[in-house]
Amino acid sequence: MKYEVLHLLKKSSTTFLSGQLISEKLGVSRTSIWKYIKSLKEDGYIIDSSSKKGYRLISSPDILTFEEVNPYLKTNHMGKKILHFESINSTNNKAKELSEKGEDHGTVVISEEQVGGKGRLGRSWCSPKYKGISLSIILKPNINPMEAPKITQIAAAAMIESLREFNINAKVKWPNDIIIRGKKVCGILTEMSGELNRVNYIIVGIGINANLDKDDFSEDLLDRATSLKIETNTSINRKSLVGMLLNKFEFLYAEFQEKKQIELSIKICKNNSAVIGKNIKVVRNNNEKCAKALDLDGDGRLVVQYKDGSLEKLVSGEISIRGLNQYI
Ligand code: BT5
Repeated sequence: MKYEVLHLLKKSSTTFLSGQLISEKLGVSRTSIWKYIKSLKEDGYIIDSSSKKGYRLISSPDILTFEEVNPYLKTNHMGKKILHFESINSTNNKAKELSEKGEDHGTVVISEEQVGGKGRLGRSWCSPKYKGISLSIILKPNINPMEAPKITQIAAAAMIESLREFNINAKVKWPNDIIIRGKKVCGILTEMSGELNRVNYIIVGIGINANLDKDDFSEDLLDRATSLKIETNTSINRKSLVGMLLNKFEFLYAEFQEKKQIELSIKICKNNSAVIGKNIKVVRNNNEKCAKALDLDGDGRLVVQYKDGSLEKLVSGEISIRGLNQYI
């Protein structure tokens, strides 16, 4: 009901709405309306209240609730339900827990802060409160588990395309990093639950350094991490970016769902690759091997050539890529 009050206030943001009118429209008492308004104010909404005229919404807080992101959504499934948290251990963990309990395909978990944000292989992900974007999308595709890594490429492509809408040129550092000027601005963590030939669910977790300042990063991250704000010198509208990302993701995911192919996503990842054509180090179980990155195949595998001329198609998962002397 609180959000229905908010919805009415948003619809008539230029004029006051009387408590009487709201209570008639929603069929609840004026005292209840007053309580909802109070609660909205506690959430950060600035609402002008006048005993004579009623209520008027002045401004909304910078939070990533469904009510705030929905105006930017053009999707049928992705983000049509958003579960929003102020603070959480990891949105991926929460999304897994919810999936186990039957949460639907397309539901998105967003948290303003993660206290146990995860990267791949047990690494951690830094997500300070209200600064970044930490979200996880629940997917329930009817696919073979071998296909799951493709979803990371879809998410990477969606991210590149979304940033382009904000005039930001970013690149994909295969398989799961989005970088700007050689520094990481976004990481993707795709996790799956399934059996030998069946997927129960897939969680695609995306962490974006939206409005982090330099002092939000620890000393050791500073030389390889950056944020959209640091790179563009302006704060980004997080709600709009989340909406854009879910729109692009749904569009690119449709190709996968319908044709089991990700041609469009591969094209985007290839055209915006930070590694193709470069000499790199392939890092696997703490072993490093020098190679040249040649191509991305139709399944999202990175084709590399080693010094002895042999070729390998790398599947994401246990592998990381490094530049010869630096992060990339
Ligand atoms: C990733 O792993 O890049 C995947 C990150 C996924 C984060 C999202 S947030 C929403 C969802 N919920 C979660 O719990 N996770 C997902 P990886 O390639 O392993 O990179 C991890 C490494 O990136 C760390 O070891 C650090 O070196 C570095 N790192 C940590 N936080 C960072 C940040 N905010 N920006 C840039 N680099 C960071």
